[in-house]
Amino acid sequence: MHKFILGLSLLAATAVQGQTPPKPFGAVPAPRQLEWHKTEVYGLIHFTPTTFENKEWGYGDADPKTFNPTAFDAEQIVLAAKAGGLKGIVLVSKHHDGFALWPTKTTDYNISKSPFRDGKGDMVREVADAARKHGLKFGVYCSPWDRNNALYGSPEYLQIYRAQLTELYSNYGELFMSWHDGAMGGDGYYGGANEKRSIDNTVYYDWSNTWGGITRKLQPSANIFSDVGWDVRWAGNEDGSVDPTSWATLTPVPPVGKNEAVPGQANATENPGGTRGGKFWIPAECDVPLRKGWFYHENEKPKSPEKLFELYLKSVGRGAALDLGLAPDTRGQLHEDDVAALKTFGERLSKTFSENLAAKASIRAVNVRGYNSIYSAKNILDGNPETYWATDDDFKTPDAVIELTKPVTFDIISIQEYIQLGQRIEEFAVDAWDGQEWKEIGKATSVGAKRLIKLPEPVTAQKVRLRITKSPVSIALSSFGLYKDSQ
Ligand code: FUL
Repeated sequence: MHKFILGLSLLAATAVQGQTPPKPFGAVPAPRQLEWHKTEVYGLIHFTPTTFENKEWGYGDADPKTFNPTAFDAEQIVLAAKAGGLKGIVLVSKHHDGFALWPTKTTDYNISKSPFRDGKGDMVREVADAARKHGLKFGVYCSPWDRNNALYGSPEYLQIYRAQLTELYSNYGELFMSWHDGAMGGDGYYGGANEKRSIDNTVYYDWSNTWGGITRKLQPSANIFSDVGWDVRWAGNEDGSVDPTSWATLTPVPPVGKNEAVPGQANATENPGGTRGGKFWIPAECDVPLRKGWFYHENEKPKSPEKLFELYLKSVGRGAALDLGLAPDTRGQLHEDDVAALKTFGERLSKTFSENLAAKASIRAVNVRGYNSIYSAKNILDGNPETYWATDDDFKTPDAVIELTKPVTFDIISIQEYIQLGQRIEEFAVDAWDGQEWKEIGKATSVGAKRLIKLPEPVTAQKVRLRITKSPVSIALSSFGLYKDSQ
């Protein structure tokens, strides 16, 4: 009798849980970050007088007249990016050389002093328009370090930099990213001074007021990228990957001798892996140039489509994003080798991920939250990122068996958490039924927005089992997929 009553009350408790979604675990993404996660792969264009000098860092002394592309074509660049599967473009509107690609009122060192479009051009406008015309998001990178500006290093320069951001935020529509690096200064032209100017990058740019006072107000949907955030963190390298275990949460650790962690720390050791249970949702961006350098150099070649796919697995496939540097040549277009590499990479992405081989499977899970069909395990196969499979609070390591109508051959496993409820899962494994027994075919750690496992060999199976093997709380999983690499 007692057992019966206990059973009934457990059932009742479960049913009650089914009325409410699981409690979020730890830090969760803001709406702007959720949009950013969907972008996955985007590009970062570097094109300034530095291109014409064949350098990586312009000194700030190039004559604006050298900026003379013979056939600039924003659509050519954007369409090549689109063919590569890129969903956004960030334009370096001003690099360290200080040359502004828009007719800014803040400095004479800008595009209106160049022969481009007879001094009437605005490259920020052209790239923004081309991106939007072809369905890509648009963002800007305005370098805080300015090797041209005579006032760099003084408080007055900060006002100039802020006015530049204000112009960029006010005149080019909604931005998906505001990209910043924490450059510390160094030698430069500085209005003819030709000297070395160093600043303390943890205080000089006063990021909390620059971003809090300007970026957040004028562009609330722009994700602020810097070494430690606010919205997106640097992966800690320019190779295009994060650690195999990489958390989207981060508690920035103060640099030696400082009480507070602020942007500008540069090589924060926690960047490639994040912080498990970290205070803020600050996922990583893996920025890597398509070629060797960020600017175009004739003697360099683009990375192969195979390499790009490998980087995709090590960035997007680990819950981060891939930001590919695009370097137009002196014509103002992407070289045909770059166009070809992007196209082949993009075709591989779209062919590989166009069909989830598990989409029509049936699924049986050991537990569904409160027996409520809203949280059904079927949700992970429905292709809808807004639905998810959730378990009761005490079901932290559930299994689900996915059964297909016929055997399928796959070599990529994809799983995604419903990150609105935080990054919950720590480890999982996948088994295939070989007719006699379950064989583990893959396992991985941190999941978050997306986790891809590339199997060493294709596997053919009709029954697959997903096992969540470690999680501090119940799970909320939005997607499970089996794919066959088209290569
Ligand atoms: C770095 C810069 O110093 C490089 O020149 C490049 O712009 C890269 C994307 O960011 O911080």
